[in-house]
Amino acid sequence: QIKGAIFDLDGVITDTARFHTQAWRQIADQVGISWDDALQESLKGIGRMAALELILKHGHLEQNFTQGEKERLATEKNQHYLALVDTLTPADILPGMQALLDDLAQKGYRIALASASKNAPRVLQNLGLTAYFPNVVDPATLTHGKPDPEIFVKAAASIHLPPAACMGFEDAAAGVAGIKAADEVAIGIGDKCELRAADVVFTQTQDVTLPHIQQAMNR
Ligand code: B16
Ligand code: MG
Repeated sequence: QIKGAIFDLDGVITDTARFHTQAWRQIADQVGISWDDALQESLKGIGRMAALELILKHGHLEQNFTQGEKERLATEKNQHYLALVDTLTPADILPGMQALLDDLAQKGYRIALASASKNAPRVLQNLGLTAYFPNVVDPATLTHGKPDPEIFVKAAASIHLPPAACMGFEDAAAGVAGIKAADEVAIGIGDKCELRAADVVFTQTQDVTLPHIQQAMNR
């Protein structure tokens, strides 16, 4: 029986991907790297330094920067990103997600956050959702990022449940892979083909309700 709900942040609770994109594109332009949709998609759910490596590799420039220079680029990206994050308000919660959180809380589900973002507490604060998430996995404590299951295993432990008693909500293929490798139920939100490894996929957040999940799981 499922008693825990583990949430990804970007793409599930709110659309911060557009801010990550805007901030990374500024860095890519600065160092002369072209941008494309496949590169953008591959950055979803991936940690900050790993994302920078993917961007530099895309431009065949991974050998051209020292570790110190890479850290400066990542810091600069984060400054752009935070300026954008601080424009978020509760109106930026994706449709239906606050209702889902309310329903879960009211029915006694334990809730945790499994986001690769080191800025997750600030994003939750700006959205007015801090009270729903007393359990946020700190990505700085992780040895491996998504698609490794580590963050989802830690999230289940934070709410004192075995992984098999948890469902994870994810918009990224790397995240769905992590949830499945953790032996949790995967609820994908987004493209049915991209997220085909999930147990259930919803195209839009407003369709993600407990009754819909139960219906889909019983089919
Ligand atoms: P930060 P999620 C991820 O969030 C984003 O999808 C990914 O694009 C970003 O690089 C990563 O967080 C790290 O974010 O730079 O704020 O630490 O989808 O795991 O909630
Ligand atoms: Mg995400």
